Amino acid sequence: MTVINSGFGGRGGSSDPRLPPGQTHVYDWPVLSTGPTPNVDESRWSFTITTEDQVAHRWNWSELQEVGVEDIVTDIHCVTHWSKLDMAWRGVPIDRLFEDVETSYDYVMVRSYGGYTTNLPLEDLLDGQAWVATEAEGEPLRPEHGGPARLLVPHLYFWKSAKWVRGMEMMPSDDPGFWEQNGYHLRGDPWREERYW
Ligand SMILES: Nc1nc2c(c(=O)[nH]1)N[C@H]1C(S)=C(S)[C@@H](COP(=O)(O)O)O[C@H]1N2
Ligand SMILES: [Mo]
Repeated sequence: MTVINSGFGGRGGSSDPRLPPGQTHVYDWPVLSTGPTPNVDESRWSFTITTEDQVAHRWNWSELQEVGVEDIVTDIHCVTHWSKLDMAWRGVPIDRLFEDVETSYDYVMVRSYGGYTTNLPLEDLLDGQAWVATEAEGEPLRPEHGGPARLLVPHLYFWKSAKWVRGMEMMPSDDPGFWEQNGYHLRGDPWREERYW
């Protein structure tokens, strides 16, 4: 049995040390999408990393599974102030996908089916910090949550975790993606409240 501690100061729900500043713990899982859910069948899904030399490293669905999945338990934080704690995820570490990638560029544009983009420094995707996730809470990722596969970068605000992910392109500079062009922070660290800029 879990006892929910109301914490000190009576600020109501924001006392959990796992909650970054300004976040509220939610138990449901909101859906936040800028457009319609694209219909991406596993049979036509693929993930491509493209380098400055126009070398394309590509995995189809079964090739991705062969790379090897990991189970992750982590918290996620949306810039619209909700956080969901202790989520169970399964996915392929981005580290594994970059093993044979040769690049001297430091930044990545992530691209999704449907046109969504988001930018990240490569160092935020490596060292066990990011995955191509295919399952959440013990089930295949539902289409509205990015199925068949989405990026999972839990240490940054959740808009960086691109749903329906289809690839990454190396970039020499930190060019803004979709939300970043619309006023969201270039990096989005929830512990520093990097929401907007
Ligand atoms: N392709 C795509 N990925 C996306 C989005 C989107 O609109 N399209 N929204 C982002 C935002 S702002 C958030 S908070 C999370 C929401 O994920 P969820 O709907 O699974 O909660 O997805 C992120 N990834
Ligand atoms: Mo969001």
